[in-house]
Amino acid sequence: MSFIGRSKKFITGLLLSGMMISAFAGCGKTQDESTQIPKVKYINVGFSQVGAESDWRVANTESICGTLTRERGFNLMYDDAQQKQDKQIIAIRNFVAQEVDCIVLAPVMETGWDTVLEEARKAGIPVIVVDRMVDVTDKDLYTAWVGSDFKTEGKIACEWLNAFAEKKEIAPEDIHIVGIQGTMGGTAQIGRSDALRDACILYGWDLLGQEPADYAKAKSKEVMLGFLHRYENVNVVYCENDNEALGAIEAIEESGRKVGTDIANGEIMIISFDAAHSGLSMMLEGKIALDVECNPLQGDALCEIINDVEAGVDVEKYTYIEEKTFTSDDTVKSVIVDKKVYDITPLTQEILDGREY
Ligand code: GZL
Repeated sequence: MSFIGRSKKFITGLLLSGMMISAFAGCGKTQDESTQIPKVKYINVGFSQVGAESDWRVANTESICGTLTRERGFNLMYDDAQQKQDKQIIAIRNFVAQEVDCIVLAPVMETGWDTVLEEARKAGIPVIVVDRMVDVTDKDLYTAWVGSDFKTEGKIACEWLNAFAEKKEIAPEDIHIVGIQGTMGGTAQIGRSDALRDACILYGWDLLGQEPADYAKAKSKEVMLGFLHRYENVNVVYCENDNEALGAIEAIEESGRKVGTDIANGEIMIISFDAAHSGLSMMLEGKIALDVECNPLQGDALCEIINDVEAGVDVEKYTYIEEKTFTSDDTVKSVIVDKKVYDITPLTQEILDGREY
């Protein structure tokens, strides 16, 4: 038999004996097998986050990244898109290339996602959308969504303002309101801005103007200074998040005006959204009259959904997070929106001290 023939026979023998050892080893544990650390199968998750533009967003990131941990069986890849959709699209393509098990997307705006979500679907990777919504032709492009009802948030704020004005006997035409909007085209901005516009038409308030400030304090201060310059009679400011409310308050106080709820005597009333610690602290100082919570703590709901999806368990398409509404006084105790009663909680220091964000 040639050298090659003999060496082939030798290698085959080695392979066979190797396979037999591993087969026997599979049936019973050898000494070294029983001491090996079991290999953990992590769920690989790619998370495309909008950015870090607000206190709300920071709390949302902390909730999701603080829940999808290795201790809970996740290997999380996080990407901050700095509020740019094209960066989110690049991140999603990277997650697809890395063959993650699941993609979590917090979309900066509603439109422009069909192509990249189709790429994820073709790769067999489920997409869970959080916070704002995606507006896609085929809703099967995403498996589930977790977030808030932003239009209802806006309606609660406007119903409160209407009830407050009625109790204080302020005529609708004496409400001169401006809206400082969030990032244009995002579901939160669309819902909250539309609610204000609809209420002004319904109740006859004087809507002086609405302008975007990207949920940022500095931009909001600029926008508010412009409003104060153009509209001397402004007496209500509808800020689409707390960071914008802080910017508006700075602008108003630097212009020599006072924020508060006594609009009949020249104060300017601030309405806000998110109920982050920064906004509620201003409320305790009497500077924000109403703050409609937008709960960023989506980590637990997201963790359950991803585990169910990975286990092949059907999941709810839409999961809404529980939210409250806080006020600096007890003039209005509740409002009705779409036949549902929403309590308005007078804020106390104790409530604020007990909150997670
Ligand atoms: C709302 C979220 C908004 C917050 C802002 O769910 O999309 O974006 O209201 C955040 O604070 O920046």
